Amino acid sequence: MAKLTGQERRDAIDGLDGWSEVDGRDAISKSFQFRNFNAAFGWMTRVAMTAEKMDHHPEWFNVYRTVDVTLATHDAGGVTEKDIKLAKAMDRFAA
Ligand code: H2B
Repeated sequence: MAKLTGQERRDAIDGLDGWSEVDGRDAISKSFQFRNFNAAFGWMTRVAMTAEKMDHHPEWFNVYRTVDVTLATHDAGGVTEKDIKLAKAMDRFAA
Protein backbone atom coordinates (compact mmCIF):
# COMPACT_ATOMS: atom_id res chain seq x y z
CA MET A 1 0.00 0.00 0.00
CA ALA A 2 1.59 3.25 -1.19
CA LYS A 3 1.68 6.43 0.87
CA LEU A 4 -0.57 9.20 -0.43
CA THR A 5 1.40 12.27 -1.44
CA GLY A 6 0.88 15.71 -2.94
CA GLN A 7 -2.49 16.70 -4.37
CA GLU A 8 -3.90 13.17 -4.04
CA ARG A 9 -3.21 13.29 -0.28
CA ARG A 10 -4.69 16.79 0.09
CA ASP A 11 -7.83 15.80 -1.85
CA ALA A 12 -8.28 12.62 0.21
CA ILE A 13 -8.02 14.50 3.52
CA ASP A 14 -10.25 17.35 2.25
CA GLY A 15 -12.88 14.70 1.42
CA LEU A 16 -13.10 13.71 5.10
CA ASP A 17 -15.21 15.41 7.75
CA GLY A 18 -13.24 17.06 10.56
CA TRP A 19 -9.97 15.16 10.17
CA SER A 20 -6.69 17.06 10.21
CA GLU A 21 -3.04 16.39 9.59
CA VAL A 22 -0.87 15.62 12.60
CA ASP A 23 2.01 18.03 13.26
CA GLY A 24 5.41 16.47 12.69
CA ARG A 25 4.09 13.11 11.56
CA ASP A 26 2.53 11.66 8.42
CA ALA A 27 -0.83 10.81 10.01
CA ILE A 28 -4.37 12.14 10.37
CA SER A 29 -6.37 12.68 13.54
CA LYS A 30 -9.82 13.54 14.82
CA SER A 31 -11.40 13.90 18.23
CA PHE A 32 -14.83 12.24 18.49
CA GLN A 33 -17.34 13.24 21.17
CA PHE A 34 -20.28 11.05 22.15
CA ARG A 35 -23.26 11.46 24.49
CA ASN A 36 -21.68 9.36 27.21
CA PHE A 37 -19.18 6.55 27.80
CA ASN A 38 -21.61 3.88 26.62
CA ALA A 39 -22.05 5.58 23.24
CA ALA A 40 -18.28 6.09 22.92
CA PHE A 41 -17.45 2.49 23.76
CA GLY A 42 -20.24 1.11 21.56
CA TRP A 43 -18.79 3.08 18.67
CA MET A 44 -15.28 1.80 19.48
CA THR A 45 -16.60 -1.75 19.43
CA ARG A 46 -18.12 -1.33 15.97
CA VAL A 47 -14.94 0.32 14.71
CA ALA A 48 -12.82 -2.45 16.27
CA MET A 49 -14.66 -5.15 14.31
CA THR A 50 -14.25 -3.22 11.06
CA ALA A 51 -10.58 -2.53 11.80
CA GLU A 52 -9.92 -6.19 12.48
CA LYS A 53 -11.60 -7.18 9.21
CA MET A 54 -9.49 -4.60 7.35
CA ASP A 55 -6.35 -5.66 9.26
CA HIS A 56 -5.89 -1.95 9.82
CA HIS A 57 -5.94 -0.70 13.38
CA PRO A 58 -6.40 2.74 14.90
CA GLU A 59 -4.32 4.48 17.53
CA TRP A 60 -6.89 5.84 19.92
CA PHE A 61 -7.32 7.22 23.39
CA ASN A 62 -10.61 7.22 25.26
CA VAL A 63 -11.56 9.34 28.24
CA TYR A 64 -15.23 9.05 29.25
CA ARG A 65 -17.16 10.22 26.15
CA THR A 66 -14.21 11.45 24.08
CA VAL A 67 -12.16 9.29 21.71
CA ASP A 68 -9.04 10.84 20.15
CA VAL A 69 -8.05 8.92 17.03
CA THR A 70 -4.83 8.93 15.00
CA LEU A 71 -4.61 7.00 11.74
CA ALA A 72 -1.47 6.07 9.83
CA THR A 73 -0.25 3.04 7.95
CA HIS A 74 2.81 1.96 9.87
CA ASP A 75 3.98 -0.43 7.15
CA ALA A 76 3.99 2.48 4.67
CA GLY A 77 5.23 5.16 7.06
CA GLY A 78 2.36 7.51 6.28
CA VAL A 79 -1.26 8.02 5.24
CA THR A 80 -2.67 5.57 2.68
CA GLU A 81 -6.07 4.76 1.20
CA LYS A 82 -6.58 2.34 4.11
CA ASP A 83 -6.52 5.25 6.56
CA ILE A 84 -8.98 7.20 4.43
CA LYS A 85 -11.27 4.17 4.26
CA LEU A 86 -11.14 3.58 8.02
CA ALA A 87 -11.68 7.30 8.71
CA LYS A 88 -14.83 7.24 6.55
CA ALA A 89 -16.14 4.14 8.35
CA MET A 90 -15.54 5.86 11.71
CA ASP A 91 -17.48 8.93 10.53
CA ARG A 92 -20.33 6.74 9.24
CA PHE A 93 -20.60 4.85 12.53
CA ALA A 94 -20.57 8.12 14.50
CA ALA A 95 -23.33 9.72 12.40
N1 H2B B 1 -2.60 -1.00 11.31
C1 H2B B 1 -2.12 0.15 10.94
N2 H2B B 1 -2.73 1.28 11.32
N3 H2B B 1 -1.02 0.22 10.19
C2 H2B B 1 -0.37 -0.87 9.77
O1 H2B B 1 0.63 -0.77 9.07
C3 H2B B 1 -0.88 -2.12 10.16
C4 H2B B 1 -2.02 -2.15 10.99
N4 H2B B 1 -0.32 -3.24 9.77
N5 H2B B 1 -2.52 -3.31 11.41
C5 H2B B 1 -0.87 -4.52 10.01
C6 H2B B 1 -1.83 -4.56 11.17
C7 H2B B 1 0.29 -5.49 10.13
O2 H2B B 1 1.10 -5.13 11.21
C8 H2B B 1 -0.11 -6.93 10.30
C9 H2B B 1 1.08 -7.81 10.47
O3 H2B B 1 -0.86 -7.30 9.18
